[in-house]
Amino acid sequence: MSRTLLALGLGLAFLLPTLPGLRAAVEKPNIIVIMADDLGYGDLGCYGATAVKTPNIDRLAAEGRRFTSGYCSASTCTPTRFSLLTGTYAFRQKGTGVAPPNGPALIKPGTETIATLLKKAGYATAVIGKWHLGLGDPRPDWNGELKPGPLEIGFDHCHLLPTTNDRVPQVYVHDHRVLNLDPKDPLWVGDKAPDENHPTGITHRSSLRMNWTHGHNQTIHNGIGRIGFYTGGTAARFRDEDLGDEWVKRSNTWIEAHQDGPFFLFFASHDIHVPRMPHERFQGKTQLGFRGDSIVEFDSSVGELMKTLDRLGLTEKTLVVLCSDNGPVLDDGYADGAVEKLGDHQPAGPFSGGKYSVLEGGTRTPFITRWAGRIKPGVSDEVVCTVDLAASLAALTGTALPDNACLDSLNLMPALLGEPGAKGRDHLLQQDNNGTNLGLRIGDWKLVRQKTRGKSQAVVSLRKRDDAGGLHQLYHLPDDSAELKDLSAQHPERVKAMIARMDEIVSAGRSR
Ligand code: NG6
Ligand code: CA
Repeated sequence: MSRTLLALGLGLAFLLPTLPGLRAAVEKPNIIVIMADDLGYGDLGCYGATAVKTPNIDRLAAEGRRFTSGYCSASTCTPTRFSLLTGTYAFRQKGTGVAPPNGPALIKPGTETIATLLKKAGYATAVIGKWHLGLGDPRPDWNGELKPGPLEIGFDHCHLLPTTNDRVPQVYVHDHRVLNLDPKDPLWVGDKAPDENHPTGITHRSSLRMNWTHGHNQTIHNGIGRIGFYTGGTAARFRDEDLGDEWVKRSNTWIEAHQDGPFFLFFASHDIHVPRMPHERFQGKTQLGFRGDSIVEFDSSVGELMKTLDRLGLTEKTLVVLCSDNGPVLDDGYADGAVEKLGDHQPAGPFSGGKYSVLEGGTRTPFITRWAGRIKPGVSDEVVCTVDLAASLAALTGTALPDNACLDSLNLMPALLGEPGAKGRDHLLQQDNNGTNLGLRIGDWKLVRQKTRGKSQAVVSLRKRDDAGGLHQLYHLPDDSAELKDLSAQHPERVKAMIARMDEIVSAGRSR
């Protein structure tokens, strides 16, 4: 190659990254993904709620983008979190439904995750709050090292509720260990009572502070029956009322220590999952019972995090994403007044179904992005999903996405940032806990594949419509957001095409 050509080539190479359209500029803001638990589309002021006030999240929405078609990928916790972190739909890996107390780590070390991708981009990474993706292999060693876990898939630090607040044990996992565990009082966790005298929600039902309605009648902790059995670890146990403050306190400390950035914090609140037991200062704040009060607690936690960003001068240097892990539920196993005190409040907004369902209420949930000074405030109707954060954040930070990773994650960064004309997804697959039932949205149309019928009270209490209808149903969302008018008989060709697309997405093993 002649010298002139070489010089020209080098010059071009330097120019390329700056030419618009050829390569997006790399940006490395701090990133906080705030995921609520069981928070529905209609549960926030900025999404139309009036019975509960959420000023902090409303402010976030007013300063950022509020999505009206923002989704989580599944209608229960574990699969949504699996696909959020891996960028791959959870139904592609067996055993990713709601994880039991002694479940193994579901994301195997070596898997590319949001955390591994951002680490490559130079980020400090932490997850604080609910995990629910299993720990250890083949099961957690509660008295030893709890690994593999988050630290083996890209996180530098974790401070966790290991599964759910209704599943045993009620302890914090701090990096690889149960926090404050006294070796003289080992922690035992099992799925059968350790002895016949072990008090349970059945034998001691009248002593409970919150009665159970289904399940949740095994070991009792803090006056509340749980799923699963445990003994020991007395000094390590938390009070449900303190969880919200714990996540904020730990997050603030970690953010302060990493304020020079860039950092990635996955703030995974337990709010508003059952047993809903908000801190005493929030109890009675709404007329909706503890379900509403837990929303107020969650809003307050978000407010505290935003205060920390303001105080440290990080508000303009931080991209905040707020989302939920599945749609709402009223009675999810405890008699906490959520059903009786609901009034006119509509947890799923205009949608039918909720948690466990592939109707819109199950996965269409609050979705807000804010990056002060960078995101133009407004409302967006583009379709975006939690599964897309991996590819989107990789693109933003200039991290290469290996071809064999994050198989369903699309780079929607321009849409998430509200760039003019930026498009969201042209299609989205929605799944229930195990992927038995599926939903496929393409543009304005929604295909529902309903193989099993939801019978639980949880689903029924939020449902606008009953569970009738055939295996495949077709809805036109703009004029039927509640999915009440099945149009499959009128549009057989469309149904056929959408079934084919759904089958192809499932069988191809990837959709990216
Ligand atoms: C169900 C529980 C429910 C909740 C859910 C998981 C019963 C009867 N129901 O099995 O209370 O814990 O699992 O919720 O035990 S999630 O948000 O973590 O997916
Ligand atoms: Ca959940």
